[in-house]
Formats: sequence, structure tokens, C-alpha cells
Amino acid sequence: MTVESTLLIVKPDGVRRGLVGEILRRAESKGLRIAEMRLTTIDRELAQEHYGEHRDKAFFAELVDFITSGPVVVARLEGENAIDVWRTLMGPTDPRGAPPGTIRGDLGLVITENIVHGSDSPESAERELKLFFGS
Ligand code: 3AN
Repeated sequence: MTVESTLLIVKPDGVRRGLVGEILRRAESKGLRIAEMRLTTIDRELAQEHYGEHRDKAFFAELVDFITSGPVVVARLEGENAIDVWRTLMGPTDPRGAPPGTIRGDLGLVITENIVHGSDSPESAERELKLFFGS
């Protein structure tokens, strides 16, 4: 058994479009457990820290503008292999090629507004959960 924790974010587009329930339903239906959750607005400092690995990318400013553009839902998801399982449910980064059945495949259209975030490794999950939940 590898019980893991991962960070789920419903991004501002997901909250604006009223998709919070749909996204959480998919996580819960799969068997992942919501261990902590809140509605919050990410400030620029936290956004820059969270997306630190993308600091040098051309889309960094746009990324920070977008994630701070309105309320988000952040949650700690727990379960067997939660990190990979949540990434699989989300689908690939670019919704254009994301398979139907995934969140981005079913609900997203463009890469800049791709609805959800999920930690991409155990190291990222630990770092990100610390940023948003303190541990
Ligand atoms: P993921 O969210 O699938 O882990 P990352 O970590 O590669 O993807 O990218 C973080 C976020 O940066 C993505 N969710 C997406 O919103 C944005 N992003 C990634 N690549 C691009 C790109 N080429 N143009 C604009 N935004 C991008």
C-alpha cells in the first residue's frame, strides 16, 4: 500500500464556471478522500512560489495573472497512489489533446485555462501541501 497525499486546485476558471462540484465528484467517485479543503484567493507571492519551476518560461506572467484572477478551491486528496491517480483523472496539460473521460478532455478547451492542478511527484506534493496547508 502506498497511501499518498496530493494537492488539488480547482483553478479560477473552474470556480467561475461552477465546476467545483463536478471536479470534486470525480475525485471522490474514484475513491480519493478530501482530507482538507478551502475556498481561497491566491496572492501573487504564493503563486510565484507555487509555480517557481516555471519562473523562466514565457508563459510565467500569464500563469501568475490567471491563478490569482479569482477564488480557487484547494484540497488535500488522500488515497492509494493519489498523486498519479489524480493526474490521470485530470488528463494532459493541454486540453486540446486530452482524452474524453478526463477532466481536461471533457471540460477544458485551451491550455491557459485548464481548470485543475495536481501535484506531479511526491516531492512536489510535499512542497505544495506545505505551501497551502502548512504541512
Ligand atoms: P500541469 O498543470 O499539467 O502540471 P505544468 O506544471 O507543466 O502542467 O504547467 C503548469 C501550468 O502552466 C499549466 N496548468 C498551464 O495552465 C500552464 N501552462 C503550461 N504550459 C503552458 C503553455 N505552453 N502556455 C501557457 N500556459 C501553459
